[in-house]
Amino acid sequence: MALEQTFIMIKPDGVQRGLIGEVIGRFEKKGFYLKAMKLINVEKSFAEKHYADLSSKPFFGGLVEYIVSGPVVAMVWEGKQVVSTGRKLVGATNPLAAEPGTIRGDFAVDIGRNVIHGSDSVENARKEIALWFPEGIAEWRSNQHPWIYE
Ligand code: RTP
Repeated sequence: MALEQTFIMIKPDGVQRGLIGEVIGRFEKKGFYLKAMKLINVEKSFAEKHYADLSSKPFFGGLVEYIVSGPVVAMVWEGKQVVSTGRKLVGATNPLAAEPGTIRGDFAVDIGRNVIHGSDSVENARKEIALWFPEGIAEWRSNQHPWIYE
């Protein structure tokens, strides 16, 4: 069975609020595999590239400022339908509309401080992983867990 990969980023507010372990725990406990991770500060031009599709939006400037305001945790997670299921774990963009039980529903209030990013399609996941991990990803687990995957 081919497993998908997705790009997940804990945004600066999630890092500053001590939510790194919480986010990682939720993805791990679901049964997804952490394939790559780094804590980094990104340049303005890099944040603009990541959010290029939103460049015409009125909130674009504020969004880029927010992403460069502190370190972020960039991760690649792997698993069955991890892109769409990862978005469910993340919750709706506006945290006040996000269901309790989701990361944004449990830990955030403002749309501009919504803790986490998750790729919204397999194609965008591929692009975002290539952007954030140009060095590539080391293969460290070749066998799927027999108690998680049939
Ligand atoms: P993300 O890309 O961060 O996972 O978020 P998303 O797909 O749920 O939402 P998207 O529409 O791609 O927006 C990206 C991020 O921009 C900020 N935003 N602010 N002020 C506003 O109206 C507004 N709308 C979006 C949020 O931080 C959102 O996650």
